[in-house]
Amino acid sequence: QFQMLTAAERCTAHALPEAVARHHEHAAGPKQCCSAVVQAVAAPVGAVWSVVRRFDEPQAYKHFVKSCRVVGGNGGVGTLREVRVVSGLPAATSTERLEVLDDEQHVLSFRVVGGDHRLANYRSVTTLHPAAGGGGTVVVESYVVDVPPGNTREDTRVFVDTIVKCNLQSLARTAEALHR
Ligand code: A9S
Repeated sequence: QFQMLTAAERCTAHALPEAVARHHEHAAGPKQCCSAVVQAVAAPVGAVWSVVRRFDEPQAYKHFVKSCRVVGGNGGVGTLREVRVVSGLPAATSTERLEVLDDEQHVLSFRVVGGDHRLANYRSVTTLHPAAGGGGTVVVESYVVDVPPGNTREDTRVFVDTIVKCNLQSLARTAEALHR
């Protein structure tokens, strides 16, 4: 156990300003991987946040989500949702817990606590930042997850990065349509 801890790699999304990076520092264990995706959105932080903050409605922009039901909590930290996934993915359900919802700093984080998929111990952090130049938003989403048995760290990162990129591109379109 002690060796596991000392072997833990510290994974920080690099090339981010310090104020952004501090939300995205994940302590990844030796059998975990982590990464971060950055997406520009041509809409103000308020418009993007109005979509992201709805932990009860991920299907507003995540196209892999078929439906979502809140199964516990009061809407704040600790709220549990059960997500049903569209067919064609190696999963049908995922149970997720809200870990951070900060309306001032625009930070949302959730953790996967159950489901029939292979992304054990998935945790993500999403932060919004006003884009330099004004008017737009930069979204940063980082995650850490166990590398499933039989997969490599690289496989896992490619798989999850692809999903997160899809979600953030869809978030951009959704928020931009709201703002128009
Ligand atoms: O929902 C997210 O924000 C991000 C991811 C990576 C979700 C992944 C997923 O919901 C599937 C899309 C179903 C893929 C889970 C938890 C497991 C998968 O295998």
